[in-house]
Amino acid sequence: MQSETIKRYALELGFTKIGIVPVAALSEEGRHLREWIARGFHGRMDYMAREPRQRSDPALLMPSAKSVICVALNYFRPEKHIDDISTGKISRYAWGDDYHDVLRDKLKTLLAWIVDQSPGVEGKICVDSAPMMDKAWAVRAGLGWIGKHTNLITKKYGSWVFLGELLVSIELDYDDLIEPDHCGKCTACIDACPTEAIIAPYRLDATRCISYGTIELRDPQLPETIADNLENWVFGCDICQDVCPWSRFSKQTSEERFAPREGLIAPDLDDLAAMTQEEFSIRFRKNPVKRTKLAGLHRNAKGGNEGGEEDYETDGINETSGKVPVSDRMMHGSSGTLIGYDFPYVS
Ligand code: B12
Ligand code: SF4
Ligand code: SF4
Repeated sequence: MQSETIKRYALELGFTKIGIVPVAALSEEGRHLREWIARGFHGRMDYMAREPRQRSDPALLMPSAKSVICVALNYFRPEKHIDDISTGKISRYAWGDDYHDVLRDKLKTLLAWIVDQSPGVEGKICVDSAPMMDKAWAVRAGLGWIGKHTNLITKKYGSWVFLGELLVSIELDYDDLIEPDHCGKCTACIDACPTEAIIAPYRLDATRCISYGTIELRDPQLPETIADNLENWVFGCDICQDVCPWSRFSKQTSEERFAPREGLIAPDLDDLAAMTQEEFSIRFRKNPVKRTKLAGLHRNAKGGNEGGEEDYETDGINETSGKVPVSDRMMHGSSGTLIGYDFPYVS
């Protein structure tokens, strides 16, 4: 099986960029990860601290893995956020369908196709659901560079790309061209971040980040640094990417499933604050916003202060426990084994 054939098929499936590299332990990146955890920058994202060694060494995740097929999928949409005191802002990545589903579907098709061509191949799909360092692998595969805001930037599409990997048990031809860092002297993202979460170039203290607060944190009240600078973000934050000069190269995604759902670009804050569980479940079905749960959305829509204990004690525990039904994790193909995903992480 040849890398070129795999790449051609991956592009046919709609992936924007693809690179293939050999499996190896990420030593320097792993060191950065461990330091990041040691400094408590992961906050309450316990799943980030759980398996740092496994996260930086795919051989521990899938012993038979020989190659990492790295993919990027453009999700940029040209619609703009609105600055209005009565409406909230939802990060661009969450306007359409959940990217985990979109990438997983495409990677499943790609894996099934590879198994069909080369019976017996084992594979594992990773869409930030498995403990992998997506950005570090994308860099190795030459898809782009990690910008000072800590997101991967591609020269042709900016940073509005989702990342995923397919681990496979066969050796392939590998890419060895790395995209150099094109940030230069620019500090636009660091200067624009309202909470000073980018504490130094390429280093993010997640506990100060609006994205972490509005998506990951299960407290009835957001920390003061975040609440005081919320600027009406109710789910995620795009500021550091919006100001990045490389965002000028963004192009509209051709993936229909990322088209904004009705009412998600500028949702009315009062409506969100008064939303019932039933409305929430219907509106955010198969959409990333479901991760913050109704209680989180209420809190965010009220400027970061829910003022009550509404459901927070139990919210999210299952989602970050790393457990999904076994039936979702393992899929056995007739001519090879397709190993699915495990940790249901949603950024
Ligand atoms: C945890 C997490 C978060 C956390 C922490 C973010 C972070 N920067 O780590 C929070 C909740 C804040 C978050 C927010 C967002 N996330 Co997020 N998140 C992740 C996740 C699960 C892990 C990232 C990770 O490993 N962090 C650990 C730290 C150590 O890594 P790092 O900051 O990337 O550090 C690297 C470099 O910066 C550098 N480095 C670190 N320390 C140091 C020190 C020195 C001295 C030097 C030189 C370098 C250096 O080396 C590290 C290793 O390569 C990934 C999915 C995955 N499985 O990889 C998605 C992921 C990174 N998120 C993603 C997205 C889209 C977002 C948001 C844009 C969503 C939004 N709009 O709100 C924001 C962006 C905020 C930001 N400025 O980063 C995408 C990014 C796609 C891309 N183009 O890069 C990913 C890859 C998911 C995906 N599969 O597509 N996320
Ligand atoms: S996502 Fe928002 S809060 Fe987080 S680092 Fe970027 S600008 Fe700062
Ligand atoms: S805003 Fe400037 S420093 Fe930040 S990631 Fe973009 S190019 Fe790099």
